[in-house]
Amino acid sequence: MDLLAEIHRRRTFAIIAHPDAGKTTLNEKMLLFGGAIKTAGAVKSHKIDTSTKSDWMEIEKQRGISVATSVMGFEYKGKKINLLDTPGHQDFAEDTYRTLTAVDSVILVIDCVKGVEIQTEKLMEVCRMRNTPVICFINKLDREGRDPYDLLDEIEEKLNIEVRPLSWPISMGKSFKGVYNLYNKSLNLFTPSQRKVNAERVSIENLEDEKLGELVGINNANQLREDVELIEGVYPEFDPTNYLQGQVAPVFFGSAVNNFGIQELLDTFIDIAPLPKSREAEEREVKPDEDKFSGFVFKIHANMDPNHRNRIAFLRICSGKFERNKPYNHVRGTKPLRFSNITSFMAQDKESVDEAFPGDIVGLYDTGNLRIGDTLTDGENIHFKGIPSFSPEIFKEVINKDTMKSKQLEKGLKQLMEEGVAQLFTFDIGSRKVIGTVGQLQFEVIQFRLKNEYNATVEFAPMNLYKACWISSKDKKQLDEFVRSKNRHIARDNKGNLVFMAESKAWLQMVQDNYPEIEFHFTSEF
Ligand SMILES: Nc1nc2c(ncn2[C@@H]2O[C@H](COP(=O)(O)OP(=O)(O)OP(=O)(O)O)[C@@H](O)[C@H]2O)c(=O)[nH]1
Ligand SMILES: [Mg+2]
Repeated sequence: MDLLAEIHRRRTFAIIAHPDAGKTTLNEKMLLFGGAIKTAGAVKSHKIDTSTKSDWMEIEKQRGISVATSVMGFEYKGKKINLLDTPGHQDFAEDTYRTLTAVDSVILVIDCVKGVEIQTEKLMEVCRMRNTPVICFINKLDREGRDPYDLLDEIEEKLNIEVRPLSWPISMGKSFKGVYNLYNKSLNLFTPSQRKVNAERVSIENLEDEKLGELVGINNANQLREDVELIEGVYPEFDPTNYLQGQVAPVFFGSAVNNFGIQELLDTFIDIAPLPKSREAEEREVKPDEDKFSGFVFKIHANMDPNHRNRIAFLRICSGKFERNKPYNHVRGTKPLRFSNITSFMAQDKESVDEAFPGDIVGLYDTGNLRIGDTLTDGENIHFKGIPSFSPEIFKEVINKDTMKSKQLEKGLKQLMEEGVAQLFTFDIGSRKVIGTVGQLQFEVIQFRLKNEYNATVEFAPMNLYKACWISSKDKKQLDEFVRSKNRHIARDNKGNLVFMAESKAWLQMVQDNYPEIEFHFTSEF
């Protein structure tokens, strides 16, 4: 009973979008409305010196972009909300994709000037595959953006989902007057403010009311009446079941930086967003209300707190109750694990808790036992599905610029690779170290973090490599023979697995043809 009540209280979701759409800003404003923080440090327009609560890493502050997912919990109207802010940049997409495995729904942010952008399309594809419920928030209405009807059409077309507006903007840009809430039929007037939470709210039962004209001007009032009539005529009544099945996305309009449209979004979200859902494991489906605990690690972050230098594993609880100091089955490992400290991320503060419930995301201090994708359970051996792994695209050799700090470099590289920041390959001959990433920016993050967190100075030298292929064979002799004859191109990943470093596509093809006994894999999970 206890467990059921806790499950019913929880809502776990991610904010996703193309870079710069305003995710971190929205995240922060939700915390502000949720009462979790007192004042908002507005994200500066030139993206320098940002001090939003969720972008805590130094590099994020300097550049104003999110490079990793952050987790934040807060209480709102009796609900426990777990909110994950994801990075938009494609170079960090791996982190975002993993985060999508740990949430039950998403809020998708769209910039009203730019419309649906490429990264948004990619993220939505992943959501559509799993029928994740989606709410759209069309942001930056304080700017001269595109026509709202056009935006809605574009969402339907490019994102392959039906939409249903639940709020509607009254003009935009300089003449932006506010949003009419179609869900509860009230009017929210706009006063640009980055710090003020209480927007003026007027209840308008009947749009024919003359008060409307007095408030927003006769022309705007007439336009709104026309728009609302059109919307109610064109779009079917909003049905939360269709939203929960991932068929219809309710749409809200607003301006995150100006605290505008957030309240509608948050209040409706609380009303309609899904409870913690069942999760697919290879063995069976796991329901949240099972008595026995289960959960999986979707993210690891070293040195989150510069004062403590701890490594934290982020665990999504899928079923049952997770308790402090209780031994749990570490499905991939050999011995049970117990955790004397369970961290819950409430706004900026971390606090220790004794127990956590399905939907929750907690941090576990880890000394190197846990890996991304690991499952913890109350006994059963299950493996949760869907944690993606990527094939590196860009390769660079690590050049140590301070040989006195080789130990620190070793340690830093090891820990960052365990976080899944990138992949490290060490050549058998000459022990040259090569890092493979999916994007250029990851090198900057690695360089910065090695310096900041491990005091190791590195540079990266470009390498002409086409692909890293994990190799295996049923025939051990053939494999040994292959490794011997290609020894200049053989490396190990950080778990010691054999990798063949192919310089070009044509050459790889030739080698594959010449060695039919050898299997070539393009991700480490095979
Ligand atoms: N004009 C206007 N600017 C906004 C609004 N909301 C956010 N911004 C600005 O848009 C920029 C990007 O905001 P962020 O919240 O950092 O964007 P993000 O989506 O988290 O970006 P990444 O994490 O790097 O993908 C910042 O300069 C914000 O101040 C808005 O409603 N109106
Ligand atoms: Mg961000």
